[in-house]
Amino acid sequence: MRLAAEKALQGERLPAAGGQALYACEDLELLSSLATRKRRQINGNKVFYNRNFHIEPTNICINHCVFCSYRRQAGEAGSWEYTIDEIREICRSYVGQPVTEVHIVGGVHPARDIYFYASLLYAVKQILPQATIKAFTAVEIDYMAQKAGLSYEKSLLLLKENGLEAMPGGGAEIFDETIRRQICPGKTGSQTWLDIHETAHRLGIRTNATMLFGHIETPAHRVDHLLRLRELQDKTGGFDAFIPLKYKSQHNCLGVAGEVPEAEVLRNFAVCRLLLDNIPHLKAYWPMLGKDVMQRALHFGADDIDGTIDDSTKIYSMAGADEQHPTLTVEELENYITAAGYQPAERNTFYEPILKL
Ligand code: V47
Ligand code: SF4
Repeated sequence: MRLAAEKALQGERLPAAGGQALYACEDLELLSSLATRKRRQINGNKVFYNRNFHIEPTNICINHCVFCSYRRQAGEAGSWEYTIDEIREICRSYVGQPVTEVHIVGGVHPARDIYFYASLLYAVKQILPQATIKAFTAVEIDYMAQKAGLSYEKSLLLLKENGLEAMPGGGAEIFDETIRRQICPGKTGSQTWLDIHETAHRLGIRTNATMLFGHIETPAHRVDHLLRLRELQDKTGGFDAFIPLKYKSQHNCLGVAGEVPEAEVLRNFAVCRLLLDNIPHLKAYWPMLGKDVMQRALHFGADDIDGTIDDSTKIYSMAGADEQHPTLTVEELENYITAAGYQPAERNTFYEPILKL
């Protein structure tokens, strides 16, 4: 651990062994100070947030990820599949509001194709032209491309022409193939996830990345995941933010009893900040963490708390998150940031400042 801490203090890149040593470190205060030092070098005293809402077009999905509490079969109780008209209605309810981002992610619906999703993007952009559309995980893009018989490049270009401007980081889960086979058999493979993000970066579509942790993976699997992302980021520079997603255990069949304790969540934030030295932003996603842990994560390297959300996502509430109706006002977001001793900075999807009038 001493060697890893010294390397971190000297600003040297940490190898896999250093990452493992940090995960084994019991001294949370030390991890907090190392990660805070790093976050200050990258982001100063700022903590970012945005004004956003989510559209989840459907929870009908061909995949069977065992950690997922959200997916349903077509026709099953609790399933939904919005038509484009219904999505237009949702967007109309935000006209005149200062929303800067629409986040669109859902299940992999067997009957919906890339042309449906291109029309969906077009419809959203027509109604909310000032908002950036951040849409579709690599898993959804993979299915759209395969169904249409198009390359990833052609698929992403078609979606871009219709309004896609950025991609969220979902679907990464854990890259280690042995664990991946157990938690999400049949889902888009790790290398394909990375290839789709690499293609997006080449086409000028900036993306995020995630890691689902706190289930059956070990620290070694987390380190492997982070280093595969760091390697791609060295190549493309196209990732804006990384979001560690803590596994929520209710209403799914993974069968892991309970969830990792807060200390492990905070330790993981610090290690992610220190290992991912080339991804500028580390997001504490409050609908999944809860607001208090989100705020404490700001002392373990996080510099972004996502946005207003406006009760528009169900992925975490269906998995047992405390936030059953996630909504925060701008004032509340800013209060969490200032109370933690940081300076709030409203951003757009690309972390450019939104200036206050
Ligand atoms: O890929 C599903 C995760 C992800 C559970 O890019 C679960 O800004 C925990 O990626 N416990 C989708 N996690 C959400 C996502 C995301 C969220 C917020 C911001 C951004 C961004 C991206 O949700 C899935 C999966 O890893 N997930 N079920 C669960 N039970
Ligand atoms: Fe489908 Fe996503 Fe749930 Fe997996 S995590 S079953 S891909 S909705």
